[in-house]
Amino acid sequence: GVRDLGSPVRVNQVGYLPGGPKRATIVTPGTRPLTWRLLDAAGRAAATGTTRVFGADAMSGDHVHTADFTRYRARGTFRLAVGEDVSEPFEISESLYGRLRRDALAYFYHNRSGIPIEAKHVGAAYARPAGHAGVAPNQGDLDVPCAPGACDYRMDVRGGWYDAGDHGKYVVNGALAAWQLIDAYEQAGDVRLAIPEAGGTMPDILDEAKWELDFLLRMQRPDGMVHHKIHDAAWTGLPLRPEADPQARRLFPVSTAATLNVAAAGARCHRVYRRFDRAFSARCLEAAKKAWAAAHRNPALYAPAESVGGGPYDDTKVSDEFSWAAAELFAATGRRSYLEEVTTGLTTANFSWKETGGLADLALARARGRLGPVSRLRLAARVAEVADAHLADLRAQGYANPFLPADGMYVWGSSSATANTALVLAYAHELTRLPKYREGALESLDYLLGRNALNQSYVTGYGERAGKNQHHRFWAHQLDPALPYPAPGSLAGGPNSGLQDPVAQRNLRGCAPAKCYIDDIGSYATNEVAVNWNSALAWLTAYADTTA
Ligand code: 9MR
Repeated sequence: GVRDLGSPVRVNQVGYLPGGPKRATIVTPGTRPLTWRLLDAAGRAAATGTTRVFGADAMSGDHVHTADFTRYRARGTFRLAVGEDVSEPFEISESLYGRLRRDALAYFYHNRSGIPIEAKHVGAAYARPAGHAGVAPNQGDLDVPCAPGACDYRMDVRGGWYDAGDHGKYVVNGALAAWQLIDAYEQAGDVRLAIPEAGGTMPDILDEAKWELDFLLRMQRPDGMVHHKIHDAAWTGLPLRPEADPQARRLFPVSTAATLNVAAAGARCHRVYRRFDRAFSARCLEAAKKAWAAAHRNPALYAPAESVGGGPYDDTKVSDEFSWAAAELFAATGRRSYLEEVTTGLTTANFSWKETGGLADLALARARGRLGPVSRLRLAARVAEVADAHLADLRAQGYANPFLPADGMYVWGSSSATANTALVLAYAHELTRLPKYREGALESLDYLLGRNALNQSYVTGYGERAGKNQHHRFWAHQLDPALPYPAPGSLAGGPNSGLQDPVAQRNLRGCAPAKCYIDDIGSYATNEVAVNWNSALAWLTAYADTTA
């Protein structure tokens, strides 16, 4: 049937920062400007103006106008009206993103493996016993054998975070997520979290990232190589509480990509944790160096595209992982020999768990004090050039999204592509101080929080029309009312042209790329959650919370 998309006036349903951009998109066939009215809580017009006729938005097929009320800065609750049509409500406030920033980080505690999730931190509905801690019916992650033929030993690979809706733990995107939390700390500082380790001298966000780093280090063999992943021997169904998973757990072969991810994340860990825990920081550097050497001895061990019981995270090009690891090792140690192995930088293709080349520039940006003045200028110019292309892409779209895929296809996890593109804009702002980049980063949040073709907030609990049925084995209220909805602050994968699951195939056939999304627990290709997506949200909201 036809979907009810609510009001044609599309806004950031959370709101706008007083000192930030304030724009909306209106779906309307008209080719003449219309009057918009910013309505306050009493329904009075606090400001008015006229729309700009944008025309056809390529990724959605919608004919749209845009409205700009950036100049209005008074605090309060508002709606935007165009003719008879009124948007969802939103705030104008400087404290918009504080709670979302913390909730986006709370996602990681919720999804920890091997530790009870306690009611005193998350509330009774979200509390659960430790998963995969070796208590029946779990077979546990304390003594995991290899998949047949992969190796003849067993390893203790307890802990870490569950990847997503499944109970797998995968090194490549797990390392990216841990890296991104550490980078969020470097960007925006700490924030108080409800986790067992809260308080003390270690920043809470680094405590959370350490939960994953400890797991990543366990995945490393004595020879330095790192196992690619550990997950169930066969796919489990939904719903399934983590502690109730009866499947055998399997360790999959080591890979060059996983090994280099540990080199990169380990080097970053060394540099950032040094001030708080010297012993742990030293362990991280040792693991990173061992991984770096091992990857050079085994430069082409690729994870296959095999996905029995867990995701593949397959990758057959690792020059980008070598380059990222080299950049992080240079940032951590200052040794020029590493710098010589940095062969990649940011491009408009940006970064992901699979394409890590752009992360080399981000590592160098954090260690720009180690660069000479010319290299530093070149780095800033490179980041700014890529950011300018993203800004152009944002402006070329009626629903201002900095992510515009070159092939016109929205990818699996497109929400994280949007957030990570916004991150690059934020970096450009840091490096150049040009306000247009900060504006672009903030405007990207509008897209994720409702200013889009589906009038959809992709973040649970944030916005009147927020998704609430993300694909998750424990947050499965849609399937079992005794289980909770996804915790607030969880980012859905978002529109995905690939339609790789049956629910998407049944409901979304023929969709325009930006409309290939359904808020149904069965749609893992459009509506799953994942650690490397929530880390992108956590980064961006931390930035937004501290840039006011
Ligand atoms: O995020 C991953 C995406 O880039 C891939 O295209 C997709 C298919 O291989 O897998 C995604 O990752 C999923 C993983 O394979 C299994 N756990 C859930 C992840 C998020 O959907």
